[in-house]
Amino acid sequence: MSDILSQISDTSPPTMAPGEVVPALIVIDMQNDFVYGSLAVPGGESIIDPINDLLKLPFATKIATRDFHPDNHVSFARTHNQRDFEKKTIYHPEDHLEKQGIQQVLWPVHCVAYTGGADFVPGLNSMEFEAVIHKGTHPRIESYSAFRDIWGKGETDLPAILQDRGVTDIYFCGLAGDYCVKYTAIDAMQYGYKTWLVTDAIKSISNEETWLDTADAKGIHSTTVEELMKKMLSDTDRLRMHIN
Ligand code: VGL
Ligand code: ZN
Repeated sequence: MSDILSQISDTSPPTMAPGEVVPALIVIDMQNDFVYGSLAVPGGESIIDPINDLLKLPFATKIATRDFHPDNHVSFARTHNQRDFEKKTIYHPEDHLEKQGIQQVLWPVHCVAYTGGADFVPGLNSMEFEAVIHKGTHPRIESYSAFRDIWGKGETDLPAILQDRGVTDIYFCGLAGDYCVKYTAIDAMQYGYKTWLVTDAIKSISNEETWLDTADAKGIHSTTVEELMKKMLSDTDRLRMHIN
């Protein structure tokens, strides 16, 4: 095969020098319902600008996730005629023997697919996203992690995209720090990525952030928007972009 043909037909992941860092930014669930709507996270709007700053940085890929539920979703209290924030044990639809029940919080109706509540929040620079991962799209399947459902039975496209891009490090920001960000970051560790939380670009539903001390979260790193700007931009870049 000629050189040029072998290059064209090569679909393997980009070859990486040993020790090379390939950073990805994942922006979790910056949607109207989580910022202003039925499940508004306190201070959610205050992280839009910091996230836009992160989106200016030269990550190898920038990916968003969206909670994207049918209007009879299993995570909605209304679906079960229960009250918001009550709990219920739920099973994967193929778990006919009900062997792997998981107790879940039942939420107010939120992020219904193709409604305004599920849209990206205005002002977010969503043009930068190379891919948008939807989760919780099946009526009976709940998913907090952007990698897979709560039972770990089915994956989204995220693992394949990260592998294809040769990503080594994942930086997380967005909502909610104690649900989707937490479970996606824990999965990122389990899938073998060096995992970072950009702490000043994350907000939580409850003010408990003690989960970072749990065994599952051991090894997750923390950083800030400013630290990342210093790390990823040269002085001249910063001047050019009017960033201090
Ligand atoms: C989330 C509650 C319900 C989240 C999603 O994105 O953290 N929280 N669904
Ligand atoms: Zn949800």
